Amino acid sequence: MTFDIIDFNIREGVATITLNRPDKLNSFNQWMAYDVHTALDHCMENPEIRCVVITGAGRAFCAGQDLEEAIAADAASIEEHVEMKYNPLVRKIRAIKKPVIAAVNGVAAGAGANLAYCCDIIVAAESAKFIQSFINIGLIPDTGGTYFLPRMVGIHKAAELMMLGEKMTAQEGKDLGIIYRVFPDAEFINGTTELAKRMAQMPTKGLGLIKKALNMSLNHDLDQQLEVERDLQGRAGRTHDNAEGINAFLEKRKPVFRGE
Ligand code: T3D
Repeated sequence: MTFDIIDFNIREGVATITLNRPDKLNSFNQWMAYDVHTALDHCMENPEIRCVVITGAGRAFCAGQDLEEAIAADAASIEEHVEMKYNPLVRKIRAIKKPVIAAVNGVAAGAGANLAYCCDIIVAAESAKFIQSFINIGLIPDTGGTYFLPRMVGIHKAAELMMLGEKMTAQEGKDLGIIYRVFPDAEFINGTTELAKRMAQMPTKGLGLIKKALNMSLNHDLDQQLEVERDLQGRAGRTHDNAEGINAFLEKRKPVFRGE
């Protein structure tokens, strides 16, 4: 597959989507959004892909909405813009039955920060910064930010980040439990690649079911979630990889998961 505004490649079960407008800090224009939507659809459908990585080219991860495009657009169409461009990104990332890693190589601002937050695992380069920059231009957080952030860090920390629009360092994000690993900048690519390859060798169906259970837990009470666990465990228990995992344990060997 070839794209205009993003780079997309598949290696060893890992699909990497690289946002590629580095001179504009990979801010989202409509063409880049179209490319990312198409790439995510492909990741959803292609069984060879067992892990997805989203990252940015150059010194930024993503600076959110392209403000030159925004100023040129009709203000009355903002709702449509959000519905067509950003909401499907969040829905697709949460619906893909495979792990999605946000590999935050540099600054992540506005919708760029919230794009990272809706992924399953977030890793960051030491120099990366996260900014809920919406309020700095009089907007409110979108791209799922008002849903995920308060659930991740609590309502007061979310309010602080969203209302003050200040930079958060990668290390602060790790201390808050948002970020899994902060790599020294020079080790970022290798560290991310190693993690993604590792996840692409894991029981993919099981990972997808964990994701489904987590999606549902955000709005469920305990009894509802116990029922979800029962049903999804039944599905996990009928996968090839569950049988392989148990056999490998009993035979004292390393399991070879096929993602089936
Ligand atoms: O309308 C709707 O659709 C509603 C939806 C909104 C969703 C949103 O995401 S709203 C939030 C939009 N994003 C921002 O407000 C962030 C704007 N950018 C910044 O605050 C700063 O650029 C950063 C803090 C991210 C980085 O600062 P710094 O000093 O490292 O870089 P810089 O010099 O500001 O930017 C470098 C270049 O990228 C510069 O271009 P130039 O002068 O070299 O030609 C700058 O204009 C450009 N750039 C950065 N961000 C954007 C951008 N160009 C267009 N849109 C951007 N968002």
